[in-house]
Amino acid sequence: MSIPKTMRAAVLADGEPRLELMEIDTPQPQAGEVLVEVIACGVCHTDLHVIKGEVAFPRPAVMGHEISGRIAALGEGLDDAGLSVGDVVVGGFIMPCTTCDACRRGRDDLCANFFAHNRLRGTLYDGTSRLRMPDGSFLAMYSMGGLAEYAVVPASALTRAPEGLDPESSAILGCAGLTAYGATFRQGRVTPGSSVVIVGAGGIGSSLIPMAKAAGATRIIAVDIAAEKLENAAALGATDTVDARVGDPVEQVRAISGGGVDVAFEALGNPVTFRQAVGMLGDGGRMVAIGIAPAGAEASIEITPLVRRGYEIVGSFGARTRTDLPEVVKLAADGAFDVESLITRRYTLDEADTAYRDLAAGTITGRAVISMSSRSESTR
Ligand code: CXF
Ligand code: ZN
Repeated sequence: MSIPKTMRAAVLADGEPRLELMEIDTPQPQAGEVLVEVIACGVCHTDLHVIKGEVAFPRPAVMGHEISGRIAALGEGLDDAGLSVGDVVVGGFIMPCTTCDACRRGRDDLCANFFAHNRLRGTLYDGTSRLRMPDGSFLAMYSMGGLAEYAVVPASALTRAPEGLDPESSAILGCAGLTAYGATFRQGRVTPGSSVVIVGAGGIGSSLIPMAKAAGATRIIAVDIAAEKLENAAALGATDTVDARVGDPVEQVRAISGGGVDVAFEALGNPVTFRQAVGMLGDGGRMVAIGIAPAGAEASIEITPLVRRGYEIVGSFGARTRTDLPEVVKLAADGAFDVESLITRRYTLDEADTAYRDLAAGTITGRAVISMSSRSESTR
């Protein structure tokens, strides 16, 4: 496989909330890293927060943090990693350093180096980026910088995708899939027969529906204020939908579930829905907070019901990439987590800026993916 000297990348330039297509040098993997020829990259709200300047991140930067691709080259030291050139892989957005205390405990979701180096500075763990601007200056990577034709990814963040899984659609396993898995199976500990509510049925919220089903939840209630999102949730397998604009959503969920649910997921990061999600719990229930809020946002919770009814409130960010991404891929391959039904829109790399504008305008109901091949048909 010949690797071109330069590649196209969607760059978030200084100042403007806009992605600009640029020709930049193809990055090179260092020890423990893999060069992936990107097949597709998912369109996630977290990128949008950075694009809009709501979350601080260095610029210029290449966004994009859930990818599928084909291995183009391996850095040194990966002889026993079980990866070969040509393999189709999925990249998780949390790229564990493998050496910090959290990684040593298997808590990839808490990797200290990922947050300190990648999320704050846009680099890998040697403090440098693999990307550079055409003039040779610094270009930050948001996770692996997946909105480009090639991306360097630490091998720890990659899982092989079996044949039979569509290589383009499986991109959404790296953030939407991983986040839904962590929230459902790890922090939410959803068990067969449980009842769950999902507050916010957007990209991540809708991914929680098949995941909760895979965990054996028998009652899955979706709450939103957008009719299309509720319709989509029902099509994905929600047993009940609640339009939060009509009546009190807490009362409606308590009535449907016969006194409150076992697990409530809050996917919006909003103080009002955070409080509502706790109010939807039955005795001994667990509220799993997934939505990121603007810095400083606070939610108030009534103390006595929390104590008296034994509620739990837990945060959930992604999952344990090395152990959980292979499980997510298995669920997708078995059809339990059907990526095709979650993807509602497709774009090409040339349309990356449009994709994020559509996401900002709220016109993407489920998950969208951007294909790096300009041959792929666009919106469906
Ligand atoms: C996100 C996933 C969706 C909820 C907020 C955190 N993580 C990465 O994009
Ligand atoms: Zn994401």
